[in-house]
Formats: sequence, C-alpha cells, structure tokens
Amino acid sequence: MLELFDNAFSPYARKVRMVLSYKQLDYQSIDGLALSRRDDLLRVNPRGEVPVLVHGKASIVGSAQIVAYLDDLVPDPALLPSSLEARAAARKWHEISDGPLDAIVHDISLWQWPTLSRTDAPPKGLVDAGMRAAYDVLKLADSQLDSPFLCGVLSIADLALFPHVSALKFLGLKGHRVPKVDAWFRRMREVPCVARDLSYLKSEAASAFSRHDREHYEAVRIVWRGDRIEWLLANGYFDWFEREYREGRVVIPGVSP
Ligand SMILES: N[C@@H](CCC(=O)N[C@@H](CS)C(=O)NCC(=O)O)C(=O)O
Repeated sequence: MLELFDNAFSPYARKVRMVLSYKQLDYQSIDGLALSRRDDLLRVNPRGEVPVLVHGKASIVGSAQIVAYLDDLVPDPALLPSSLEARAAARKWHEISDGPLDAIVHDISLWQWPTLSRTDAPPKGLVDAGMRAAYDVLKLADSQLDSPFLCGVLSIADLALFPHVSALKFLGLKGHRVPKVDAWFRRMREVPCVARDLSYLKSEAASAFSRHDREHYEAVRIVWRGDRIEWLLANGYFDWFEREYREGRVVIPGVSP
C-alpha cells in the first residue's frame, strides 16, 4: 500500500495526487501538515515538508523524486513525452513550475490562506510584482502552446504547471491576455485525474474556509525556504522579511525547530 503525506492545498502534493490518479494507483492520504500528524511527518522527512511517499520500507521525499519513482513503478501511462526535445521541454516546465513559479504564487498568496491568522495587508507592491512575474511565465507558456498540451501529449509539464495557474486564477490574475493558456486550462480541467483532484480540493477548501482551520494547522509561522526567499529578496522585501523573522513568523526548514 502506498501512503502519501499529503496536504490538500500544497501545489506539490496536488501534482503528486494527480500523478497517482493518472497512473490509477490507490494510496492512503495522511494530512502531513495537520499539527496532530507533525511527529509522523518529521519521522519520514525531518524538514517537515509534504509530500512524502511511503512505499514499504522506502520513504521518498520531494515531489519531483516521487514523480520519478511513480513513473518507474508504473511506466504506462508515461509522464514524459517520447521525443528527446519534448522530454527536455517537459522537464524544464516541471522545474519552472516547482521553482520560480511556486515561489511567486506562495509569496503573494499568504494573505489568502484559510489556515493563517494574519490580519495585516501584503507589503506595498508585492502582489503586483508577483502578478507581473507570473504573467511573464504564462506568456512563455502561451508562446509555446501549439498543441493541446504543453509538450504535445499530456505530461508532467502540464500536471506541474496546473496547480499554480489554478492558484493564480483564484488570486484574481485578470486583465492578462494568454488565450492559449486559458484554453489549455479549460482543457486540463476536463482531464480525469485533474477533474478528480479539483473536486477533492473543492470539498477540502469548503471545510477549511468554513471552520477556519487554525486549530488544526500552524496559524502564525510560515515556512520559508529556497526559491520562496530568493524571489522575495530579489524584489527588495528585505525589511519586511526581517520584521517577519524578528517577530517569530519565519520557520526555516531543517534549521528552526
Ligand atoms: N521541494 C519540495 C517542496 C515541498 C514544500 O515546500 N512543501 C510545503 C507545502 S507546499 C510544506 O510542506 N511546507 C511545510 C509547512 O507549510 O509546514 C517538493 O517538491 O516536494
């Protein structure tokens, strides 16, 4: 039996769930970010991050590693296209989605999380800068979308990008013209593994927003790492981040307790 240390809203966990579903694999989901499961999560990943896949004695940490593991476990349907060029492009989109695009979406969305008890406003200009940067990524996708999916056939490129575009739509990315991305997004919503995850997400969101899940999850401290810190600092938000740190709202995985 496969066990997934999961979280409904994590873009990385969303990607892994869609892959599991695409490959028709059954698994047991454990909400690894629920405070009640924190010790269990730390046992399989001392960084305290989801997703983690447990398969027998193996614990696979990190969504890209999990995706590669699942593709080895069940090669058909494949997550990479067949041509050398398209495979390289799919890996590139996987990396853009997991790295810089995740960072942008994370950094501008903190004020929308139902689990956080923030009542302040984002620092001046942050959301606009994020939306501009995200739009640049979407324009690149738009310029490359000349088939139904990013790299020809449905691949990890689409499954990795989708959660971020879906979050950007939720955040209100409006007034930007990316017609091919919009058509791709509509097409993606109909792909069975994507549709299934969207309906799961919808039901989880309804309960999280209605009970304002602050007792079940960390409500104050935010985990900051790698690209997410880099994007913030590259955009000049040193003072804001320092204040967050001094006021005890910053966790650096593997360093902070
Ligand atoms: N590189 C990792 C990143 C995983 C990650 O950042 N997970 C976030 C959720 S999106 C997390 O678990 N953060 C810990 C927390 O919020 O407590 C991956 O690809 O799986």
